[in-house]
Amino acid sequence: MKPSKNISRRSFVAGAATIAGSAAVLHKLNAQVQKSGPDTADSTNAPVKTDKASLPQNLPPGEPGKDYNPVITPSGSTLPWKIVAGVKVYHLIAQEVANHEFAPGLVANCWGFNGQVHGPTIEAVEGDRVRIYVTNQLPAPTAIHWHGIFLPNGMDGVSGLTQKPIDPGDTFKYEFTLKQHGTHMYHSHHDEMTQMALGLMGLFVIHPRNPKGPQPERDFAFMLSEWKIIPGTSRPDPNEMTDFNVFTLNAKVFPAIAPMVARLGQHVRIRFSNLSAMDHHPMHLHGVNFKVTGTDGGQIPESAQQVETTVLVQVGSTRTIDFVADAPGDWPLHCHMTHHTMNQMGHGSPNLIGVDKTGFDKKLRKFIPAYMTMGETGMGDMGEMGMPAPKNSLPMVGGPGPFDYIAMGGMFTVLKVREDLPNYEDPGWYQHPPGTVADVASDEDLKRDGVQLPPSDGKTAAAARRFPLDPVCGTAGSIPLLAQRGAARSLSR
Ligand SMILES: [Cu+2]
Repeated sequence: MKPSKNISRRSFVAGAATIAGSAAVLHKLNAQVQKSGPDTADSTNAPVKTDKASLPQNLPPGEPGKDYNPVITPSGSTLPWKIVAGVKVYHLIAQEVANHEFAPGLVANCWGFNGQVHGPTIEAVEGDRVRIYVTNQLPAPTAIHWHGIFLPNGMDGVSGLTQKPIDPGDTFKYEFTLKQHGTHMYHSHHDEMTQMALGLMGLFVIHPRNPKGPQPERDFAFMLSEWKIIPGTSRPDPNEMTDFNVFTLNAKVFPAIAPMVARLGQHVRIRFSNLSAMDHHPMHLHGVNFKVTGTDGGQIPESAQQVETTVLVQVGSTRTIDFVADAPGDWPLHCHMTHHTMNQMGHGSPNLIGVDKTGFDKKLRKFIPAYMTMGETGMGDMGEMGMPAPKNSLPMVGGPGPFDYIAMGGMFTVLKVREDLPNYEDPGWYQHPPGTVADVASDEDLKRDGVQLPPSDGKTAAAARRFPLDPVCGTAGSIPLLAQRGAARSLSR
């Protein structure tokens, strides 16, 4: 039975119901209308209708290794649980975490759970009954919301609306049955701006009970977030609205984020969740294409799964991607917003691009003998050169790589795909087969291919990058710091 296009679904269903005079018939017809296919205007606009009563009810606790392949939270952990009379029991302790290290050189006093920033990943299986205790050791009230999860309204964790705030010292109990699977989150829903800016969040991964189709052999999960930490200070500033300067994957910045390691040919899943205050993150993976298979709203139907190499993870959402790791190598995974792959000191520097520094450097060397201005061709060398920086701060860019310094920091890590792996420990840098690495073209190459070079000014890139031994480098903005360091050096010589 198919409604004609000129009868609205509502009038059609209502009319049919009157004739049949039965709620059961109404239900059946409704189902037929829902199924009537994309050729009716009504059905294309039909909202997602999840019949929650038909979702899995309490099932025996799902077991790792049997019901699912556990998720890996790089640089993070999974929250342990115990089973009490068929219920998975978890305990989160919201607390201040002193000296959380974002990368060597930058620590801050943040808020997290169970001694970690962010909190450990909660992992469970569709049909599990879960009981989650939340103890508040913070100096302020809090409440924990289970983002995207179907649950009774009073378990939703919204302070003031669905529950009393959890006062400092109190322990609340949340209990519900997981009726879905997917990548979800938990986070504070009390004084959200402050508490999330300080780190009160984590991942909540629910595996399918009876998975259909291929399941991932490597399953990684990342929480994306952003912070304002003024160099030299010890706490993130929750009042910042636009000018963030630390961008993290699982509350770490490159080079401190553990790489993802996979064997050639494995089915890999990466789950992204974003609880940044203000920024969406287009996450880009090199070397493969992937399908976006899920959101925090659930699994995406196969016919709607887009093939991508970048997925936009907007604030307050999750995106799950699946792919086959079919190319060996070290492949970057990073946010494609360029300021989000810079560390803290990339901010607020004067623009020195194109500045002729020769006279300036000469004058300044009278006071700071090894002084050298940097930044006139960009910031790529800033981290490597060890530009002076305030205490407790990170340079602009990343860390050492196999060929040179890697000029990316922040939301950047590496997927390491290898043919032979004894285990999933970091295998080190990729050893490229001979002849497969881009390098300086030989005269022979240029001649053979008739490549005409523009006239040279005699400078080579190598010469431009030749620094004085033990230089003291700076930008105009860093001269007060340089002066201290230079003076100290002059005295020590
Ligand atoms: Cu970003």
